[in-house]
Amino acid sequence: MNELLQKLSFAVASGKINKASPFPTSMKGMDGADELCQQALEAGIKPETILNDSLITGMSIIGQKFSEGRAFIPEMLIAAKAMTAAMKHIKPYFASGEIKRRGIFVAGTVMGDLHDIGKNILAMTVEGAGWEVIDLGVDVKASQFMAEIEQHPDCVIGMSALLTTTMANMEKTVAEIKNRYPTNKIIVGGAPLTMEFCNKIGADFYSPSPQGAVEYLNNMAK
Ligand code: B1M
Repeated sequence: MNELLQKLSFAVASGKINKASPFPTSMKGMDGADELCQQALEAGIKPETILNDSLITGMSIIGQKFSEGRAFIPEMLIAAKAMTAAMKHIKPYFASGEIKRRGIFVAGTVMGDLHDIGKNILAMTVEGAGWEVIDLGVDVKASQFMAEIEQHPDCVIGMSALLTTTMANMEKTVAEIKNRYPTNKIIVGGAPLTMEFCNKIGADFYSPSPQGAVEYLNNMAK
């Protein structure tokens, strides 16, 4: 891996947000995710490469450490902040600037789930593909999704879940929405999901990646 991408990945995994941030003490005075991401862009590295080969890798490293009991919730939280600091620099590259006319996509992380990084990448990618995105944030209840369908009857719903426990909430949320609005399409995603789960809960499509969700949306809009 390119040295800059390696440093950026390490900064995210270590929770080094920017040069001024005091954590971790071993990296005091060093560039953080904020500066390193800018440097990577200035060096001509593609935003997609920065995202996939460095930022997401950094989050996987801290996730692995957490699984092994070598990192705790505060470390995961600060790694997420470092990732967010870097993502603000790449977001403009994902925005297409063209008139949003393909349709409306309503994104949210399901009820009980506070993980928003994957959902934010999804929102950014779908927006970049020419869709208007309404981002409901995290801990989104079925009623909130349905309020958007009331406002935008042709919208597509995109739901993210990162916990095995909140997959159950996703199932309930999909059932409630489909009961009232059977024709609105629902796309689901998130690390613990599978196509089997998507079929079981009656969602319309599962994609392991934001790009897969975009392909599905674009085929729909044709
Ligand atoms: Co949490 N956490 N966490 N956490 N956390 C995980 C998910 C976990 C796998 C860590 C582990 O054990 N190794 C584990 C879940 C285990 C399980 O249920 N199977 C876990 C746990 C247990 C928890 C708590 C329960 C811990 C506790 O309190 N004891 C707690 C739950 C809080 C809650 O939500 N109610 C918790 C809390 C947190 C923080 C708040 C500290 C923080 C989140 C901060 C934030 O998001 N702002 C956090 C973090 C950072 C993680 C890890 C380390 C990283 C998640 C992440 O951002 N990944 C994570 C471990 C890991 O993932 N390795 C972990 C990067 C992101 C880009 O990937 O979200 O998968 P992801 O999104 C991908 C794809 O999945 C896909 O596209 C994205 C880009 O490739 N995608 C979609 C996602 N949604 C999509 C939707 C689509 C299409 C594609 O269409 C609609």
